[in-house]
Amino acid sequence: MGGGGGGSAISAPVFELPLNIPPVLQPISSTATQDIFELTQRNATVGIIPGTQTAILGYNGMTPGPTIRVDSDRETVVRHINNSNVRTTTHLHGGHMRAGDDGHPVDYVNPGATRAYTYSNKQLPATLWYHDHTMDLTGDQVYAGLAGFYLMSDDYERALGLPSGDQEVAIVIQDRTFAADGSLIYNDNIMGELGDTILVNGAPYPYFEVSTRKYRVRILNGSNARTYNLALSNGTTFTQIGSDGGLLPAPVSRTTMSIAPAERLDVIIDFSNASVGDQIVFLNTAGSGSTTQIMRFDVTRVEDDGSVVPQVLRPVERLDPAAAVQTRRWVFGMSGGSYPWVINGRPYDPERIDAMPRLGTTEIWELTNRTGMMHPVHIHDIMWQILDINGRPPAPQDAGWKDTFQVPPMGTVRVIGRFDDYVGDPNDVTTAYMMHCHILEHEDHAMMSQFVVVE
Ligand SMILES: [Cu+2]
Repeated sequence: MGGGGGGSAISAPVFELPLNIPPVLQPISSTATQDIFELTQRNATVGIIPGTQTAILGYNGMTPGPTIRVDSDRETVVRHINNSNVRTTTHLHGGHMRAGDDGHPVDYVNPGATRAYTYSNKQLPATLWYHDHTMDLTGDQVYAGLAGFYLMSDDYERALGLPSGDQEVAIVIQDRTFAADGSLIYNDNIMGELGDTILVNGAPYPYFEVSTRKYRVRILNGSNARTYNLALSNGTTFTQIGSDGGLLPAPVSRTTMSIAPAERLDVIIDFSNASVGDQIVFLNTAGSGSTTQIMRFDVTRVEDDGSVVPQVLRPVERLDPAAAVQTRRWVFGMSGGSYPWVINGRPYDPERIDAMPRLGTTEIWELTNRTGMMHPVHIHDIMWQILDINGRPPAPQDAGWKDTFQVPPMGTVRVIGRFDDYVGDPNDVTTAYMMHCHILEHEDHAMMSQFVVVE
C-alpha cells in the first residue's frame, strides 16, 4: 500500500457491478459434535475497480473471506494457515470463546505458521465476523482485506419463518481509497482512516436484484473508522430484528439507522409493495459526495413470499443491576504523549492486566468519553446490555445483547454483563480478553485495555 494524501485517483463505477456473495466455507472434516474449517491467509491480486488490479491480504486470497456458517452449541475449529508475508492474529468478533482462543494481539501467527482456534459457539446465535487483530497493525491488515462473516443460527431461529435461502444476505460495508493503478492507499490516519469509495462485500457500489418479497439483510460495518447513517431512497422503512448479539425481543421499525465500525444490524427489507423496475438506493445520509450511496436494490421480478416476521422474536433475559458485584469506570481520552489515545490515562500495554473480573459474576462497566468524537467501544468475551446512555435508557433497537457501544462525545454509556464459562491465567497475557475502541487506528494507537477472568 502506498502513501499519498487526499482521495482516490480513480473513480469506481456506481451500480454497475453485481453484489458479491462470498462462498460458504465447507468443513474439511466433521465429527458428531465438531466441524473443522481451514483458511489460508495470503497475499493476492483481485479485481475491485474495473480495469485495474488490487493487491490484498485475504482469507483464502479473497476479501471478504469465505462465510463460515455454524450452529450454536456445535463446536468449531478454524485452522488458519498463514501463508502471507506478515504476522497475524485472528479474532472472532462477537464470539464467546475460551480464553486463549480470542486472538490476542501479541499471540502471533508468524508467516508460515498454522494456528487452530476453537470456538464452542455456546452462545445465542448472532451475526459474527472474524478479522485480523494484530498488535499495532489491525487497521492495516483489516484494510488490506482480512475480514469475513461467521454466521450462527439454531433451530429456534430457523423455526421463526424469517426470510432465508436466497432471501437472506450478509453485507459488509467498507470504505477504501484507491490509487490510479487500483492499489489501496492506507495512511494509518491517527484520527481514523476514511476512504472515499464504498465497497459492499468487496465491490464498489454494487446492485442486487431482488423480487417482490421480504429480504433478511445482515449488515456489518467493517470500515476502519467511518460511521454510516443508513436509509432507503424511497423512504421504505427497515424492520430491525437483531443487533450485535442476535435477535431482539421484538421487531423495531426504523427509517434511518446509525451503524458504527464493528456494529451489526439484522434487518428485514420488504419489497412486496415495490414494482418491477423499481431501483431503491441504499443511502448513507451521514456521507458526502462519493460516500452518500452504498448500493442499489433492483426489483426485477414478482414472487410470492412465504416468509414472516413474528412479533415475538427471542426473549432477552434482563440482567439486574442489583446483581452487579461492582462498577468499573473506563475513561476514553486523549493524552499529549506519543500515544494520543488512552483509557484511564494509559496507553495499551500487552504486559499489563487492567481488570480481573471473577467468573460467574455480574459487573457494570461505565464507559466515559472525554473527547469530542464518538468512540465505538468493543468488549470481547461476553455479550452486554446497555443500561443507559447519558443517563437515559437505550432505544428498543439498542436494548438487546450487544458487544460494541457508541459512546457519544463527552458522554457516558453504562453496560452490564456476566462473566460466564471461561477463565484465563493472569500470568499468561494471551488469555486476556480485549476492550478497545473499534476505530481501528485508535485501537492501533493504544486505545485498548485487557482483562483476565479469574476464578
Ligand atoms: Cu476511538
